[in-house]
Amino acid sequence: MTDLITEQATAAASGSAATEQFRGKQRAATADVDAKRVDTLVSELLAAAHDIIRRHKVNYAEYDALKSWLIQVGEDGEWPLFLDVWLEHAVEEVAGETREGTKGTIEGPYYVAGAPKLPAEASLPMRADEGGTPLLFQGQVRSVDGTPLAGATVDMWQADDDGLYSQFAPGLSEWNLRGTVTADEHGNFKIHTVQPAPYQIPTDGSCGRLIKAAGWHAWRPAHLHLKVSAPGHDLMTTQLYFKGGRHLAADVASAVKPELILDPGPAADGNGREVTYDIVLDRA
Ligand code: MBD
Ligand code: FE
Repeated sequence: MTDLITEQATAAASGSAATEQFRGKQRAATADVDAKRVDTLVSELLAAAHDIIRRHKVNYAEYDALKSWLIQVGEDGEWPLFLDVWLEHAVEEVAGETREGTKGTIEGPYYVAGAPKLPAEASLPMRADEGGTPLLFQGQVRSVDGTPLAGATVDMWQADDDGLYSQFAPGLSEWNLRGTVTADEHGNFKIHTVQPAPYQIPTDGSCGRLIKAAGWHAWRPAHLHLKVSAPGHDLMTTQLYFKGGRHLAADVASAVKPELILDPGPAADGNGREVTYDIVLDRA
């Protein structure tokens, strides 16, 4: 999988890497939806499509354009990208309805389990000449009642200063800007990284074609991805954004929430920026 994308930076290469990644994960393998539920959901989805076709008098040229585009999404491996950009936010909204701790948001297509394990204060794996403003991201993991969660896990992944994710773009080492940090006995963590750049949906694949055809824009604001967990608590998947960053008000993936916007200040050591963001987990 990694070999595939060391060759070319194409939508199809990152798409097929994301497809392979999804096939390997637990949630994909365990889906077993009750027949009545499938009947309800698929019937309503199809009825909504029929209604759109009738109201807008969709013609055969448009029907065939849709058909060929859908076929191409599969060939590009871009179903994970398409679904996570345009549908996942609604699923996450439902899933997070009753949570009380730190707001979650979508996972997206580029998480890889098993990143290098790191101590409570650590640098994410990065190149010696990694671009981007140095960023110290620190905080404390607590339970909803305020108890610090000793040994909580902060699994973090992010794009680099070119907006690229390791394992989904060529030329980056396997775990670049990915790490699994274990918080200390007070639930504290201190992660040295770099400021990510905004992410652009690949322009040469099916999702890019759709964006162009519809006159939309292809951007997500710069973000850090996190999965935070601790014994007896729900796993929390979220993203953190940057105050004043581009595309914050118009995320193509509709995944920004005001509570998730960081406002880093100058770093105490004079090297780049730093920000403190505490994370609260719901009890399981
Ligand atoms: C990303 O980096 C991302 O986080 C999401 C949700 C979709 C596409 C690319
Ligand atoms: Fe992302």
